[in-house]
Parts: sequence; C-alpha cells; structure tokens
Amino acid sequence: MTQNQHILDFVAKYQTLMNPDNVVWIDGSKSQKATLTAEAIATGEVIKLNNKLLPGCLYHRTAVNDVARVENRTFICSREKENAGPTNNWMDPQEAYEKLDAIAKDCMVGRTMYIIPFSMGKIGSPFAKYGIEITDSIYVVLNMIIMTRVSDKVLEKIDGDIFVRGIHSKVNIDEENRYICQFPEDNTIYSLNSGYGGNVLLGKKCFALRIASYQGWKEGWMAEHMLILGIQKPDGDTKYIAAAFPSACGKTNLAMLIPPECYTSKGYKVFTVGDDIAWIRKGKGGQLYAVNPENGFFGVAPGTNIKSNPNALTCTQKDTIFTNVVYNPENGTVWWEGLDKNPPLKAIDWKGNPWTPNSVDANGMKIKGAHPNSRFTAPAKNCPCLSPEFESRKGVPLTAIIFGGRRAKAAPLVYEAFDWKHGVFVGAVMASETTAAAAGAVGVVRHDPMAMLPFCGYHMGDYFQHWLDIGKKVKTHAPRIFNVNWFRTDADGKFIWPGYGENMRVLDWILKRCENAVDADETAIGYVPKANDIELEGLNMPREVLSSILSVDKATWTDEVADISKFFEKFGDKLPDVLTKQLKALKSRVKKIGKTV
Ligand code: OXD
Ligand code: MN
Repeated sequence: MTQNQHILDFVAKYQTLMNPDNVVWIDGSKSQKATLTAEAIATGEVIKLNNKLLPGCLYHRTAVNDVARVENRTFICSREKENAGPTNNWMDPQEAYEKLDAIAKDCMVGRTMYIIPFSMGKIGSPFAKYGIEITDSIYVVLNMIIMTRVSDKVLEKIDGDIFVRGIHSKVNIDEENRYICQFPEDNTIYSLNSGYGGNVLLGKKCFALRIASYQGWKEGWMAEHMLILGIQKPDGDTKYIAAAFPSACGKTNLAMLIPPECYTSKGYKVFTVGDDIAWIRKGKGGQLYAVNPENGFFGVAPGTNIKSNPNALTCTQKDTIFTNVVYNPENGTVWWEGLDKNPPLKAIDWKGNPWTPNSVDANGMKIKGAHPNSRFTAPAKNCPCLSPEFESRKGVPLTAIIFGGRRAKAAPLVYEAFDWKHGVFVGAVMASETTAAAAGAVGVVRHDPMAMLPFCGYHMGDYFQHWLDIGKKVKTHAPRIFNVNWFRTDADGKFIWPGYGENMRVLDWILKRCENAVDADETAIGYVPKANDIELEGLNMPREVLSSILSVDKATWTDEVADISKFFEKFGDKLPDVLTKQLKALKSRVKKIGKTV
C-alpha cells in the first residue's frame, strides 16, 4: 500500500501489540466498501435496510452502555499537566501509554485490523490534514468512509511522519476500561472499549477538534466546534457565518435552515458548508476563511422531521447509517421520536427489544424507541442545500461568528459584541444546559466556552489568548461577533421563539449589522436589536413578545456576573488580562442598568 516507513512502522507496532488475525488496508474503493458491508451484514453488525425505500442504508445498535461521548473518560495526555488546563482530564502520557497498551494487548485476536487512511479537508488542499485510524470495527470503517475522505491517495500525500495516529479497538466495550485519550504533542489518539461514533470516529472530535485545536494554536489557525452556512441575498451575493453551539443544540438545523416565505419569495437562499466543525485561518485580503474538514453529517435523529429540518431528512434517504433508532423489521425502515406521527406498530427499539408505541416500563412510563442521542451518518453530498463552496480549497470568508447556547432565561434572542475582544469574552462566558450527546445529567447549566469545553486540546486560558491573538492578526477584517439564544422560555417553560427556519430573521439582522444597515440599542451586555428591526412578517408573534426576549434583566445578569467571576477563577494567571478587564467592565455596566444617567 505504501513505502512510507513511518506509516509501516506505526501499523507494525499495533499489529504486534493487538495481534489481529488479519490486516486489511482500506483504499476507499466502492468494491471494498461493498465487500465490507456484505461482511458486516452477514455477522449482524449492521442490518441492511429496505433498498427501495432507503437505498444503500444500514442500521446499527451500539451496546446499551455505550451511547454517547464519555467526557469523564476523555483525557488530554500532554507532557505537562498544566498544558491540559483546568477544564480537561489529564493523564501523564507515559502512564497513559502503559495503561492503554496493557488494555490493547492481544485485543484483536480473532479479529481483523482495518487500516484507514483519511483526510480531514479536501485532499491536497492547504487546509487538509491527514490521519490513519486503526480499528477492529467495520462499522467504524463504513462511518469513516462517510464522515471523512478515505482514500489510498492519502498515503501518497503523507509527508514523512506528519500524520495523526488513531488507534481504536472495541476491546470488550467495557465501560470501566473505556478511554478516549489525546496526545497532542505526539499527534496520537487512543480510543478503547467504545463503539459510539463520537468516541470512535477519530477524525471527528478527537482529531478535528482536540488534536487540531492544539495544532491550530501552534500553527496560527483555529479548530472550532462550529457550523458554517452561506446566505445568498437576492442580489446574488453570499455572506458566510460560522456558529458555535454545544452538542445537540441545533447546529445541523441552523446549518440547513429553510428561510420563511417572506425571505424565499424575495430570493434569499441558505447553503450549508458544515454542521459541526470549522477550521479557520487568515486568508486573502486579511479576512478569516473557514472550511468544514468533514465529508458527512453525524446528526442527532430525534426531532429531525420534515418540518424541523427537511434538508437533513433528505440527506438520510440514501447511503446513510442509522444508529440506535427504532428498527421496523416489517418493512426494513427506521423511525425515531419526533420523526412523524406514524411510529411502527411492531418494531425493535434501540436496545434490541420488541417495541410498540405503547410500550411502558415497570413504572408505567412510556419507553422511547430511539435513544435521545441516536444518530444518522449521512454523506454531505446528499444535502440538497450543500454549498457550491463545500469543496473549496481556500474556504469561505467569514462575515460573522455566532456563539449560542440553551438558556431558559439569561441571554436575549440575539446581541452583538462591542468589538472582537468583547466577542472573545462573550464566547468565553458561554453557558448552556447539558444534552444527551454526552453521558451524564441532562439539562444542567454549565459553562462551555465557545462550545469547546469537551473539545479543547490544551489549556483553555491559552485558547482564549489564541482567540485574542487571531483578532490582532485580522484587525479590521475580523468578523463581527454575536450571541444568540433560541431557547428562552415563558412562565410555563415553553419556548417563546419558534426557532428552526424562523431563525433566519435573526441571521438577517446579523447580516444587516455587518453591513451597518441597521441601528441597535447599546445595553450592558452588547448591542441588542430594536424590536422593530427583526422581520416578523408571516410570524404570529406580537412585538411585545419579541421585546420580552430581547430584554436584559439586571437581577439575572448580576447573578451571571457572579457566576462568571467564579468560573474565571479556575484559570488563575492563565486568564488573559483582557478578559479580566472585560468582566470588570460588564460588572460595572450591569450595576448601572435601570439608573438614568
Ligand atoms: C457531536 C457532538 O456529535 O458534539 O457533534 O457530540
Ligand atoms: Mn458536535
């Protein structure tokens, strides 16, 4: 396959350690994919779905104890503990290698070892970074073929030993010995005892965020947990926005949104460049350019439907792998909560148990057929609104960056940061309610700076400084920074803003701000829209209701300031002075809320 001795040595080392019966190099060809798919179907690892209704689609269930990312078992194994920082788990690399190698010893006896050469980013483009993942799971191979650019051409492109080494084995799916370890200084990732996508598709979170954020820090670019979308205006001009939201907060929905009638009738169109990860660097004209290094979507299934995200649903109609959703053996299709009102009457749930829409547990509670974090893995090329710039070698120029989270109360629908430094502060103080994408409690508000809490591969204080430094590099060409919150609730706990396609109304305001076409109210936290400047045509929402979700409440923000101060203490002297000053300034502005000057 290759003459590159570094690659051959890497494979030989793990072949000796893991002791597989066979070794298969993945070349990215259709014929090899077909052979592997047939093998996985024969062993029951995947189920082939109805080829007429869902051509090329497969169904898979993970182990019941292995359904989400495991943040408490994820480690940054930097040589110095200090470099992992206060927000990451750290393990000494020497100790980690010993522990992991002991677990991995002979773990592939009786199994086949697959060697996957893959590229994050278009092969040969200036953004591209290459990796090799070793795995004993055909499911991983088939998912990697969708999510990344898998090809034997990658082997030719790898220069010497410059590639990310990914070592994965299901071992025994033992949660006590599950480890997701990143070694940023060694370009190495180990993932053992899991088969869940976020832990095992090593090109994604482990490489394109944890390792790449470290690489970006060292090399002067950024790897971010952001979607990228393009808005084409009626005059044909397209502006690009990148947006960071924590996991399962609607990135895929925003990236693929269909604007309301009042926009489509005027000729507005939205294009998807990416739904989860953005690699960003300074490019032509001194602007920031972004690419999506992935090649597919690993989307959350529940709640995806013809209304919430018709584009995502279309993506899943062929060549897609469904994981942990409901399987309907009668017609070989799948279903999940929130897909439609026609669940299969006799089906199999994500645990592999017989299931009907009326199934209840011992306490009489309805049993969900699909796991809340069940997923679809769909090729980007299936997306009806995929941007013509998706394959661009240089990326797309960013006009705006958005941060957002799930906040029932604090954050208004949208506000703009005063400038880049304040924008970095706005990103750094982001907080959001936790979701099912990671194991652990759901609905708890936690700080998640730039939506990177689980994904930053180095000290978060240095990460904040890196953001500030990037701002200095791009100076006046810097994208404007905004914060959004689709999730404000009323007294009954109901969402006030309708979200989904209607979010276009907020994006429109954001673009208008970037063109200096609309004024705003200067508040303690940033520039907030005047209620009259958000388009409400076709939306049954009184202006007063809109005003209520644009409000900045003194008591809430006083608590927020106290909470941020506590959060910032974690970073000690690694917290950039700029952010300390920003906090002080926010505190004094909040104190003045309601006082006439
Ligand atoms: C994802 C996640 O899968 O953030 O994108 O968990
Ligand atoms: Mn994500």
